[in-house]
Amino acid sequence: MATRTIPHPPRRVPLLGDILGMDRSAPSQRTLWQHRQLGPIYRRVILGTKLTFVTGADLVEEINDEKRFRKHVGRPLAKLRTIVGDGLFTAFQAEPNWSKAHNILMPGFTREAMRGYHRTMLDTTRELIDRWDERAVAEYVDVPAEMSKLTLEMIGRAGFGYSFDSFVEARDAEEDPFVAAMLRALRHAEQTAIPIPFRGLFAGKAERQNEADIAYITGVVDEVIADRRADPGASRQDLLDLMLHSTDPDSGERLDEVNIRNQVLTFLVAGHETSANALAFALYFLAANPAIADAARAEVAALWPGQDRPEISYEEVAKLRHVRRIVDETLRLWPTAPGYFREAVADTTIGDYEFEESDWAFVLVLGLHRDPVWGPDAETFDPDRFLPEKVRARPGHVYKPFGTGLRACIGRQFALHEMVLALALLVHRYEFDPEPGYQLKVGEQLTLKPEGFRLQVRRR
Ligand code: MNH
Repeated sequence: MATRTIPHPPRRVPLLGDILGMDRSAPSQRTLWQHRQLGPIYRRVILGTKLTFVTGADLVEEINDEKRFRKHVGRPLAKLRTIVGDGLFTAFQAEPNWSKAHNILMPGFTREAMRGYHRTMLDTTRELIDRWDERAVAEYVDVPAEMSKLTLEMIGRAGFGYSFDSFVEARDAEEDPFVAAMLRALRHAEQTAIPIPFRGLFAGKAERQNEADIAYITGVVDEVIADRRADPGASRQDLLDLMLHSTDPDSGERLDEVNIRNQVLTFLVAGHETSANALAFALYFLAANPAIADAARAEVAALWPGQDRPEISYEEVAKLRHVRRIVDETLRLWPTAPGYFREAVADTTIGDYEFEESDWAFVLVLGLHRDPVWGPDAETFDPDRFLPEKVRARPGHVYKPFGTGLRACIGRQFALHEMVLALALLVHRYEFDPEPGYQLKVGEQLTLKPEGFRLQVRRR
């Protein structure tokens, strides 16, 4: 029988437990640091609640076993339910709306479906490029903010036929009111995810703002849905059409109004920040590694010789092998979704550690991607780790930027397609000069992002 005790941090406080050494502003990086002290698994017990963290490849292989563990809607996700309800990302596994929506939406994420989104993704990236071209050379671009506009536009247009007008000149400087409200609501959900005694006493104003924000964003989404319903001619075989018109083959049912709204909000939230921040990290690595950027440029130049605006087709995105490896390696070092929760479906063990039914653990992918299987130079950015022969030599469970199992990312193909395409066009068009003295600072707000990262983009 497995009986090893899961390590815990030093300085356990009587009654309260392992409350020392948490970092609200950078929880994932703090957890990574803690793993370096305590090993591939550790547990905090706070007021009797167990918080368990796992990074070790062997342990992760077991916890990814769908027969023994399933997705756990951890506290940060449960908090998001005030905004996105039972949308795909935050639904409990047993909720009937999960499988209904999963079945209905899967056809929207096949390779065939990507073909339909490709033109929109290409045109949207070109709008960003046109705007960057007009800028004075000396101007710095706020990379995470720009990438966020790009990917929000891509999912809005490709998924729902909705534009945030991010690249319209008058809108350029300001944040879209929808985006502003959504970001405030997300921040609010995240901040209230960590219990702080007596916060409730001072929270009135923030609560009212939050209610107004949620009312506003749901209102906008309801309008998008109503517009489409009122004008069937506007149908374009996108995610919205699937949700409005198709039935779940298993239950024979359609999605209800509220659930459709929850899904639209889910896709706008889950479908833009992670990709945007991954693109921002990729540009950070390219600016820091000019030789790697040059190799990517050479790849684009070889595939579209002499073209000022490469006319990349859907099929050709798959040929951008070097650019793809840059994306893969970026998501290894900074998986923008830093981890995922798993819970035991019955009493079980992982390694020599016992898990009781419904005990959960957070798989810190950020740490898994630095496991000893990645070698002594795991901190080094090296896209060649993703050469086909190297990938084949590694077990699959050591690289999980898109999660695992039934509840893995439904938008994976969408994300990879948009990121590879956008990165290819940007690296082909520009040289990147980082701000002198910039030190990578990774910010955390559910997702990870390179905080304050700015670039001077020089047209080639
Ligand atoms: Mn995405 C689930 C990472 C892009 C829509 N996504 C997940 C999970 C991870 C993840 C990890 C699993 C979470 C969990 O187990 O609790 N996602 C990413 C990353 C990127 C990304 C790193 C980009 C890079 N995701 C996208 C895009 C979309 C999307 C783009 C939509 C167009 N993701 C989802 C949805 C889910 C999800 C929806 C929930 C799927 C489910 O549970 O059925």
